[in-house]
Amino acid sequence: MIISLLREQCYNISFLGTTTPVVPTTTIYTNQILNQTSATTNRQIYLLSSPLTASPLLSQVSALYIAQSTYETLTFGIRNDPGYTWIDNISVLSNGHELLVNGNFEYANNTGWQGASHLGNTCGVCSSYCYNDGVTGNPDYVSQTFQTTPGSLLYISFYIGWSGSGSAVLANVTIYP
Ligand SMILES: [Ca+2]
Ligand SMILES: [Ca+2]
Repeated sequence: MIISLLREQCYNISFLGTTTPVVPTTTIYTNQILNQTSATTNRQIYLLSSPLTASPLLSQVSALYIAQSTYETLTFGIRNDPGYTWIDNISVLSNGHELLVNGNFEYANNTGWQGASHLGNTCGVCSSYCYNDGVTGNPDYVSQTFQTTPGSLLYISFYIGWSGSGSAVLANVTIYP
């Protein structure tokens, strides 16, 4: 669902990794997942599969999720052959507090994240650092586990863009439990 069209705005941030700047770049898509039952497998937040066209401008995706456990894990699996898929400004807000570390990748390394360390230095929002796929033929996975209060509402959002199209372009974003 398209809810707004916003012009790109860039800010200089004076400290790293503690907040994610709100930097809309293009059409914002909002998808709400209000899970009412406990999950026993990874719950899908977002799926990009065989897109017909490239989307080089980063778009924001957001979802609402009710925390199931004292720890939740957010996982991004991305594949793009032979091009690239870019992820940036990953955020999980609960009562206005950011639960992730280095969600904007401006530490310029994998701090806070587990999995492949495939960063690019101009592929993110406003040409900042981003996470991108670095493997050919298989997905890259990166995940972060964070502490929550069970039953609390999590506002999950991230930016995504990709080059190319077709069956070798996919992105699967999940949360567990
Ligand atoms: Ca690639
Ligand atoms: Ca960034």
